[in-house]
Amino acid sequence: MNQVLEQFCLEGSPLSCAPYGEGHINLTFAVVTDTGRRYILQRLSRVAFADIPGLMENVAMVTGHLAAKCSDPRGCLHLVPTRDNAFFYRDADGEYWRVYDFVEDSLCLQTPESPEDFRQSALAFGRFQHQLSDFPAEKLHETIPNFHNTPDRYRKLRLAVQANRAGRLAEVGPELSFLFYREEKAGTLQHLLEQGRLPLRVTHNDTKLNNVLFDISDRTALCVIDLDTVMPGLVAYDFGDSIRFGASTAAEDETDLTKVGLSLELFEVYARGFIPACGGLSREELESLPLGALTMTLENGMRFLTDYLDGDVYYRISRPGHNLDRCRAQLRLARDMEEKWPLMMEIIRPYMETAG
Ligand code: ADP
Ligand code: GN1
Ligand code: MG
Repeated sequence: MNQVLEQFCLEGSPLSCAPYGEGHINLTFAVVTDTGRRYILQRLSRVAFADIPGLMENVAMVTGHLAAKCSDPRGCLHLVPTRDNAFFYRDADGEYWRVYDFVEDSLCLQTPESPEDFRQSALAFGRFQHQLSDFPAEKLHETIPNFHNTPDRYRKLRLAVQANRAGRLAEVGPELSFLFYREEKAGTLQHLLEQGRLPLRVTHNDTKLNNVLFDISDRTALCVIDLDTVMPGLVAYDFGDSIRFGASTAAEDETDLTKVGLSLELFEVYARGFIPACGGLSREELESLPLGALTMTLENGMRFLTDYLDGDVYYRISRPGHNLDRCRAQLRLARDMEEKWPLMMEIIRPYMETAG
């Protein structure tokens, strides 16, 4: 690891470098140097990202744009350049590495410990979207093509079924039936987008609670992280993915499915923080938010199932069957969202009535 770290303009010499965090995609390490400075070192996933130089160009542009609007240096990510003044290093094996300043005195939550935690994350993701509303979207590379194109996710699931690469097809009949039964509904957002009925914005696209850092002293949300999927998208994706992860009554990989459901209290709290912080959402966009929650939940269920069928090549797993457990929890959550559909709409309706 020293050989990699030597490439970057760090303050001091590295003393330690240890695996860090709970991301499913990149390999993340916390680095401490002899001056006491800390950094985040990441090896980017070449399975997830086909064009890492393009991705890093996005990250450099977006962090630059946000830094110009942020008075607190801990309020956005800062890339550390290499000695050649690049933002990433490609090693002899073809692996890509980057370094960020460690956001000190911060907290990363896997689940909201109070409604206020969740409201804070809503403010952060809403502000994030607002701050990027004047970002030139055409400059962004599409880091994962068709990332939230749900019909295309169905196509990929069908390919995984046909290939049955890991020989696991016989185990997943009920999950496939559940998903294919909902195919039309799950494609609605994509169709509204294609028909020009919902506008593209610059969105984060991966708005899990653990992609926000909180200030350890007052527990306000400090910094939105994990910018690898910042691309043009729908506001419903960002709202929906936050609800999927943070407003669930159980963890993303809970195996006791009786514990999994949607907390309407947290749904309401998130809407109250996110909608005003985004600013300027149209009536149609507001109406699409509950559908965003359901679509992101089905889509993630489908993606975990696809990876399970493919032999766990995309998401990091920590036990056999982990991706299937994740899939089952998503499908249970989706079912609960369907049951609570009228109540979700009721929470959003007042915002629609006052929208321009
Ligand atoms: P992944 O794409 O694998 O999810 P992330 O970029 O989200 O990778 O990073 C994984 C985890 O590392 C985060 O959830 C967070 O706990 C921690 N992390 C990432 N960047 C920073 C940072 N700059 N300062 C402190 N912690 C960070
Ligand atoms: C991944 O990178 P991470 O762990 O924050 C994934 C998201 C999924 C999420 C499910 C680039 O997020 O799309 O919703 O796992 N990121 C990528 O937990 O695929
Ligand atoms: Mg992450």
